[in-house]
Amino acid sequence: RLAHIQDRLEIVHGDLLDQDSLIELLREWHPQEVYNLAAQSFVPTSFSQPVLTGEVTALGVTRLLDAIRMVDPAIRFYQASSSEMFGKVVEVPQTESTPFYPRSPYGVAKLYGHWITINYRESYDLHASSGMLFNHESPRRGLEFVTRKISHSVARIKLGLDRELRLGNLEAQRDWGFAGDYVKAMWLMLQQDAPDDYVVATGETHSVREFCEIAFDHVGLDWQDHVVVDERFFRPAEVDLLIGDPKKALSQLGWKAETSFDQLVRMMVDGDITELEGDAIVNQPESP
Ligand code: G4F
Repeated sequence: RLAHIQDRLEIVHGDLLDQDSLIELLREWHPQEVYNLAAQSFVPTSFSQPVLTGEVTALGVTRLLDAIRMVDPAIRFYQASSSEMFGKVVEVPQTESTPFYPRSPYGVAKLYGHWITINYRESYDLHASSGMLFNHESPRRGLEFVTRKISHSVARIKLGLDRELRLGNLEAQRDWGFAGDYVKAMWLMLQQDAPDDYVVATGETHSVREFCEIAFDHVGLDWQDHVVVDERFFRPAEVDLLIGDPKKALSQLGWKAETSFDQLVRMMVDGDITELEGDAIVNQPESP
């Protein structure tokens, strides 16, 4: 996923399970800002691998914060907190002061990471901020997540490579935004004089069903001819409805989502069609 900018990056290795590797990285590279986007981030996997998820997604944050405290407490730190911490929501929309009710080992682990960030900020005066990001998607999203699973499948069906798309809960509702917009909010948090916690969201919610409708319609197909509900993709405990209130991000960071839901869905389908057409050209047999 970094291929398009790889020539402008220097990639170095560290592991959230290995604190020495993090200390070594900070000592060698002297970063001014650290963004912790690393996690076991797929919710269904957190049910099958709850301990690993806790090690990486929860304790990994402590390892990184503690490495910063030891090596250079002036480093500014961003923690990728998640709307999954709101889980079985206790109020709508969710704000920075909404009580948490996670519904998966992933959500529980993210909640630990969120609170340890606040704890290190208050205990050691670190410039540590936490972004409670609602779902953020793009054509580079992994194929296991529902938005990309849909856009990729729509492209395959349109190009005659597939016929059906098997999904779980079509009624689940998410506040989906464009990842490119959300990264700006992360950066803005670390440019503030004081660290803080922010909800980053569009303020709109849509169902998986609506995502399918727009995606299939964009290529002239009817979703109902292709989508099959499959019990295998349902979760032991579901987050039914997420919708964030991004007022604080607007008033303090001057941030708001620029990309609409409709634009996001179309961008993802177009991305997959372009990619699959490119593959088809590459794989064409040479003419004699
Ligand atoms: O795309 P999803 O797997 O994302 P989910 O669980 O909301 O989590 C994502 O967003 C969070 C917030 O930013 C992140 F913290 C997290 O790491 C991840 O990036 O599922 C969205 C919804 C769920 O309700 C799921 O039950 O779509 C529903 N769904 C229905 N059918 C499906 C499917 N999800 C997947 N992955 N695959 C399906 O076939």
